[in-house]
Amino acid sequence: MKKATYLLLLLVLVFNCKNETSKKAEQPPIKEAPQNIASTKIEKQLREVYKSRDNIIIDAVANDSAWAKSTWYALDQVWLGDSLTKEDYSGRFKLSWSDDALYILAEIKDDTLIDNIADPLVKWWDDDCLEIFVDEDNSGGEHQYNHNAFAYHIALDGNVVDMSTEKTGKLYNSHIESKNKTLGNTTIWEVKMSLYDDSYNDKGSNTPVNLSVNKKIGFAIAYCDNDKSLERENFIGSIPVEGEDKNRGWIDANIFGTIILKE
Ligand SMILES: [Ca+2]
Ligand SMILES: [Ca+2]
Ligand SMILES: [Ca+2]
Ligand SMILES: [Ca+2]
Repeated sequence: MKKATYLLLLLVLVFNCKNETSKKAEQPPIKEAPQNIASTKIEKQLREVYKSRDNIIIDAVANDSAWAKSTWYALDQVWLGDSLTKEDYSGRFKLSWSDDALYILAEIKDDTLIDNIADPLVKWWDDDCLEIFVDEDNSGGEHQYNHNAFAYHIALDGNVVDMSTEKTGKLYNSHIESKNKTLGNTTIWEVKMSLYDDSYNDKGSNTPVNLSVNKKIGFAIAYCDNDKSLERENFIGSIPVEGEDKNRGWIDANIFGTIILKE
């Protein structure tokens, strides 16, 4: 082979390789579900959640009677990114329930709020967002592209996204009513969430589950903090995750805590 031809071939190869890399970088981080996800969940972080006597108004104002008697829980486990400063992020949350929904109040202190990506179905995890993980029957197990459990990302503009059974992001706005309000560096999120069981069909019509006393639900909550980077800088969750890879909530419902509904 002539030297010039060889060089040309080499150049083409290098160019193709580079192209491949940049193409890959634009894709969502699709990982195939690891085969070693246990089919039975070991219960951890069992917490009692009390029923609201009054209707909770979703207005990002925490003056509802249910919030006065609910406990604050820490949202402080770093799942992704470097260790945090208090100025960069701190967070906590409360829970309550009614016959038809689970309620979440989150107080997030974040120095910079960003909502840079206009399309809610593009890299929804790289804008600041609240993420709620819920496993209606507390079964645990794999849920990456099925509805054994949900991982709802709630954007600042209220859009709700999770992976569908088509292995792509999908809006689930009818499952969650939310409102957030920011004063200084503090954002209050108030959320009403309908629960669906694992028979949920992306192409069919679905009825939310009714909630009752002593029902156990798999639950975790997290915050994606980005201030100025192309990708989220931190991902902070409500439960410690064992092992090197702590970003497992969107695949493995075994890492969720368990809540039990009380009167
Ligand atoms: Ca309220
Ligand atoms: Ca921050
Ligand atoms: Ca389940
Ligand atoms: Ca931020």
